[in-house]
Amino acid sequence: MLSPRESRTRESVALDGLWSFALDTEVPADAWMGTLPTRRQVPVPASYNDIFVDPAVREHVGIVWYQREVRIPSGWAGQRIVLRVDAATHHGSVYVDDELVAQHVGGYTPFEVDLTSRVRAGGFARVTIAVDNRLTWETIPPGLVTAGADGREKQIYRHDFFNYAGLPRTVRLYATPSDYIHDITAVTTVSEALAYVDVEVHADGDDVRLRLRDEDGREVASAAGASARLVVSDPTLWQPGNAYLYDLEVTLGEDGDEYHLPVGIRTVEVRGQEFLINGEPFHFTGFGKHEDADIRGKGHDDAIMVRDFELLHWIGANSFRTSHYPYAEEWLDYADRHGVVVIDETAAVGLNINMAAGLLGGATQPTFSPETMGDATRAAHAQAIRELIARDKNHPSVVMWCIANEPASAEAGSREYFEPLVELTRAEDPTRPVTFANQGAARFDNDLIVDLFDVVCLNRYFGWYENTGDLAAAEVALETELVGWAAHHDKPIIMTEYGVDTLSGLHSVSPTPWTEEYQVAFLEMYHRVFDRVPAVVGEQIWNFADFQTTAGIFRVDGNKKGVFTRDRKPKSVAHVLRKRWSHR
Ligand code: GCB
Repeated sequence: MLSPRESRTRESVALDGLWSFALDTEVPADAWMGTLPTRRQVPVPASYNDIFVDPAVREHVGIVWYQREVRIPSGWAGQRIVLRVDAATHHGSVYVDDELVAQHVGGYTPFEVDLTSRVRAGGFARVTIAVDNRLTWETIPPGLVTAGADGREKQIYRHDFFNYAGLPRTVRLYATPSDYIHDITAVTTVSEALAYVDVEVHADGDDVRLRLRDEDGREVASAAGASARLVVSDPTLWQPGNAYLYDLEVTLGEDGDEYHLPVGIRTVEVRGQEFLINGEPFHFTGFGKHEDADIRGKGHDDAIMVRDFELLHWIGANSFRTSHYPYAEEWLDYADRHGVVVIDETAAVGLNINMAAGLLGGATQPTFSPETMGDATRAAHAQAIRELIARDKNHPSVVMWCIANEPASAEAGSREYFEPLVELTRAEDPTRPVTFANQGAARFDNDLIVDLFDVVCLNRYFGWYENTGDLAAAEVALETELVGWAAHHDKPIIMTEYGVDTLSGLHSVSPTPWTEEYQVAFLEMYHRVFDRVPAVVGEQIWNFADFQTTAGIFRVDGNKKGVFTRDRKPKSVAHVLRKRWSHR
């Protein structure tokens, strides 16, 4: 799915700004049929939850309505006109005037609808979007809606971040010629002094022309046809920390549709216990992150994004994981341009019922069964994988797909659940390694799925959830486990989560849990162990910054495992990490 970039033949208009807003309980069920009877206005992009002071909005379970009048540019007569929603979390229904025109499930990937026959250039249209935040066993991520004792619906979920909802990313209109370029896939390989860019174009008509230009605008290769190979001699590679992007111009005929795709020439390969980028062993440093900030929730904000990249650079991080869902595409565009390496994750988080059995009154249930995570969950999961790869396949920054976070991979049924999903991922993209983030209860001797994947990604909390406060015992446990994984699997290991809740400003002479000193001692201990186990090729700390979660007795205004506070102030450990990572 092409990102809507502007070109000689393509224009786009952002519909960001204030939209009318109402809860489903406040308006008629067919609220799209006229002007939304509300005085509330909500910003787009933003999660709606933390905007209003009314707790009924923050905790709402169900549908909310967004509406605005849209003017169609008069110059778009004769063009194909498309409405694109970058994310409706988790289920979006789009109405134009009185008609339902699109529906989409999956809160972190975009969807589009062709409005050419429904709107008139120069005219107005009433656009209404109903967004439903409910999660069930049939959605990714999964969840459960129950009725509380007071009769209100209550949303239960097993992931540790607040269920922010609404329209957190851009909504826009764009126009293309009526014969247009539907999709492009560019795959790069390198052989000594030559690089190959294999391009597949899906378009109306077969008069497809390709031109590749370097960063100085010089043409370095050209070809014709919907399926073609461009050969680049003496290529400048896209390198971690040193990005280089070619411009692939695709046109239909002499003056038909034109699209420009940034192309980074680089290779990715897993060999034995090494992860290679451009044939060189790569060591991941960085974080699991979240899209999370005060007031905006998961609303995309360029200011916060650029600040986060600045902090990643300052601290010496070369990578991050899009835990636990695909991020706004702006993140990947920026990572492409600045040489930051990304592990790109689906929203399949919380496929692990028993880890959080307490939430269901302590009862245990099988995670994988027709009544829980069954065929419908897997179908939604497969769709989430397809949509992630369709959107992100051309980003050089993305070096690996992570198809789930902490599933119950030691439980019966996990292999049957995951085997077809791994096959699907490889079929959708044969060029990138595939992984999942493994949870501590599934160890090297009882995990049932890890051999299906290319890289062992481990989330471990020795010294926090286990051996709390006892870093000497935690060090032994951590090393035993890592050495065990390395002995059982000839695969590289990335520690994709390790960290401790740390209250910024809390200090003690000796390192005790929750203090800044403990966070320093904990991470130093992990790093000592990593340096003793050669199979460890990556260290991504949990988490980049403190973030909001659902209320609970384990969380005080959210999860505090950030190396930065929620407003991006460094905790003491940030300076320690900066020393380690800046000298690698
Ligand atoms: C995990 C999860 C992550 C949590 C983290 C924690 O293993 O993957 O989503 O936030 O632990 O802090 O407990």
